[in-house]
Amino acid sequence: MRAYVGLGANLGDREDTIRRAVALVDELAGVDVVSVSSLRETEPWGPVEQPRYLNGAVAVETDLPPRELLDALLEIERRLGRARDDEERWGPRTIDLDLLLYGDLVLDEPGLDVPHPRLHERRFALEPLAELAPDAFVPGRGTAAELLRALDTPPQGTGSRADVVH
Ligand code: A4P
Ligand code: MG
Repeated sequence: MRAYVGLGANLGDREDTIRRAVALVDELAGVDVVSVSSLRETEPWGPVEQPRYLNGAVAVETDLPPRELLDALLEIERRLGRARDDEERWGPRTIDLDLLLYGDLVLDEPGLDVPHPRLHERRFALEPLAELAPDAFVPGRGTAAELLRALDTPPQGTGSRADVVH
């Protein structure tokens, strides 16, 4: 199964942490990283005041079912994201791994939403995804390239960027 994982970091050596995360994903049994997007600096999205992010995405080929894949990603997050001291306990995360797409599967289960529920409205997730696979289909919404283009249209009606702060 082809799946896409979003990568984000805004604390510490962001690029190093992301590179290590990609290596750890590739080392997972039943998961092969097949391509890695470029990494880009992005303005923090959402209400929390925090440093700029470095964001990217990887395409993986996997035999793992989606929940096992997500659990493995969260475990990597814990390994890399754990603050070295307690001061950063409530700070921005050193690494964020989001399961963006898992084939064309749609899941809405406790702790497992696929596609990632906010993928279609986030430039920082859509840009690297579209770089890897412009035709990657977000079920019920359109291709990554289409969704990215749609972000450029001025906010109007439902789905405007003003709706997406949370
Ligand atoms: N979960 C369910 N489905 C998924 C999935 N498909 N992928 C559950 C990943 N996780 C999934 O996630 C909390 C729980 O969601 C996980 O434990 C898992 O069981 P989380 O990453 O801790 O955060 P959240 O509260 O769900 O919010 P969300 O929307 O995922 O927040 P983010 O995006 O992780 O927030 N601005 C820029 N420019 N770039 C960024 O990368 N990231 C954040 C962090 C805020 N602003 C940003 C960025
Ligand atoms: Mg996340």
